[in-house]
Amino acid sequence: MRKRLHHPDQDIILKEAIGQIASPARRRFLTGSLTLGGLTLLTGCDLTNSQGVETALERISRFNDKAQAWLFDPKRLAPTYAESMMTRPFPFNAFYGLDRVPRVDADSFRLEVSGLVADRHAWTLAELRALPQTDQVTRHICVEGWSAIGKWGGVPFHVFLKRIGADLTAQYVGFKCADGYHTSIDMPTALHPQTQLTLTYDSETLPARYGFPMKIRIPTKLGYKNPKHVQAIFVTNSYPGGYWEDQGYNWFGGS
Ligand SMILES: Nc1nc2c(c(=O)[nH]1)N[C@H]1C(S)=C(S)[C@@H](COP(=O)(O)O)O[C@H]1N2
Ligand SMILES: [Mo]
Repeated sequence: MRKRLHHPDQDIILKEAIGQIASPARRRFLTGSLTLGGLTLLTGCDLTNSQGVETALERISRFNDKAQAWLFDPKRLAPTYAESMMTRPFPFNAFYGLDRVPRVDADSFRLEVSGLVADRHAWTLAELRALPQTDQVTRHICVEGWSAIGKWGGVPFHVFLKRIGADLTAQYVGFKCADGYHTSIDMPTALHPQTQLTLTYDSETLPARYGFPMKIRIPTKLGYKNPKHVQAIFVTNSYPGGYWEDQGYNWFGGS
């Protein structure tokens, strides 16, 4: 499935929302970084109907600067949910259909690590599973206009980055995937407590369609910043871009 780029209406909604924000500095910051997913999450409004849009714009205009500073703090936590709220079945999405999901062989899989890191050894799945694991139930928001709640388990990404001796002052972490997809994130997001090197979905080995053998789950970012089938991770100071980012999607992609 090919994604449609922003519908003109969506651009108008975002422009209006940004216009409601009192501080010129924050307005400048948000221009180009606020997304519809972000607006949905911020205001809790359904933006698919005009009533929802009205309410969202009203709510935005009521945020004071202090609240805004908290909302856009890179350390702020994404909401978590009860397991009973999980979306079943969880949607599948990729730049192709379900029939073309890559089949990665578990035994020969090695996660490559390169760039500004002390330890460049490639990781087996068994080695990744031996690292400390946590579970979290969060909402995944796709720019195509849907969101869904899921439970993902794996290694807190900051634990992994420290384990490989990554230069934590570097600017970017980039990801290359088995299906040719790629994306990258800023170091504060990579070190965010909820950013996860994900090995399970709903307490089971990550199924092929959701990114076997591993994905990076980033609940503070939109869906396209959550790479599936990751096979290489690199730390760098050169802007790496990404599959959708190179076609005009916002690189920050915050949710
Ligand atoms: N490797 C890879 N990762 C990817 C994509 C992709 O096409 N290939 N699509 C992204 C997008 S746009 C979304 S919404 C989510 C969908 O993840 P899901 O199938 O678990 O719902 O994967 C993201 N990560
Ligand atoms: Mo997406």
